[in-house]
Amino acid sequence: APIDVINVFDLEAAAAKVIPQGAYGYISSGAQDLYTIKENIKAFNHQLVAPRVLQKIAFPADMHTDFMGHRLTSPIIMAPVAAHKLANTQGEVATARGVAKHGTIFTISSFASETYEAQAAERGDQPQWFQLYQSKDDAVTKQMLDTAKANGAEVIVLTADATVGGYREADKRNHFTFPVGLPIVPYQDGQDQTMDAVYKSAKQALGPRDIAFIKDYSGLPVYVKGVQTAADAEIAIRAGADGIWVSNHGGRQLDGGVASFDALQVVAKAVAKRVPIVFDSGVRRGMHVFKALASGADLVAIGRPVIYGLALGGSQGVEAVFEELENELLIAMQLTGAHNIDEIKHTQLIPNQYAD
Ligand code: HOC
Repeated sequence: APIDVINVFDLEAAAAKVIPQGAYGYISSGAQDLYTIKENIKAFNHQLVAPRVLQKIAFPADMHTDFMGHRLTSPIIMAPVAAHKLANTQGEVATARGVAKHGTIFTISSFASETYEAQAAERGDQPQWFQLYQSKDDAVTKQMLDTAKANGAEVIVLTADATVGGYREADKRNHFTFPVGLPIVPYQDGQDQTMDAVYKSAKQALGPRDIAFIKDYSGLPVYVKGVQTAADAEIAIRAGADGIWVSNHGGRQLDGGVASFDALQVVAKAVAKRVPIVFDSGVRRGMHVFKALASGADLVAIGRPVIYGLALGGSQGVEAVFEELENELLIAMQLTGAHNIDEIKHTQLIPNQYAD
């Protein structure tokens, strides 16, 4: 029977029916016992909003977001996700088109299933960022940064929480690997592109020097992604990071790690507005976006929901996901008394003593 898709949870159920089993397992699942992936969503209930109701807001509020000289439709941006063609043969080109049409940031993955150039060609007037898995081989890292820079990347997002692949049992059960013939750029041209080979190309021993190296070489702002503690935020900022991206990789890496929203509470305090904060992992509702902003995030990134939209509706499906979350965000803004995104940041959050 057809499923009525009225929210992101429904969308995931519908996408599960059209994406091949192995690919769906890879996209949707998390590490080991799936504790952290589930906590990522539950943790949004650890903080409750104290709504203001006499703020004279004429619906809808203003969710435009000014960031690095761009006026974005909202603070919701596209997170880096590997191999979009696993979900839809139109792949990253359709995602990039939908995201740009919607008026927000698209983050290109190091493990994309489409060339950098083809993705960049879809950006229109919208910013694109490049997510880097630093290679063991500096020459490869430099070549990736050169390509990103030549194609207009405005920020390099250095992923720090995935120096080995998480232990993902869905992939083991499904014997899943990136399909032969699906080029994982830059590992195309006949090179070994099994998941193991692709993952093993990433540098393991990441530290502050890598941040400085990437910043110096690229001349672009560097955001460090996967930060979950105050201590690492401090190390990253001291090494020259221009932004902190709070994330636990959507629960795909360390099972038993802290929920990303809980980490945000701690990291935002430590960062104390010295650099912008991007947040991801577990965002399925406009209210999740709202709470992340109220907790100190400047931008909120979504990954899996967009891939499900891509699977079901190509670039229009991508746009629909942003529209749905933004509709929910606008209702939350109205009902909490926030005229604009800046006011969300001053909303009072109350720790939920009843949360399980
Ligand atoms: C170097 C290991 O982002 C995913 C991708 C790849 C993560 C593992 C990288 O599947 O979450």
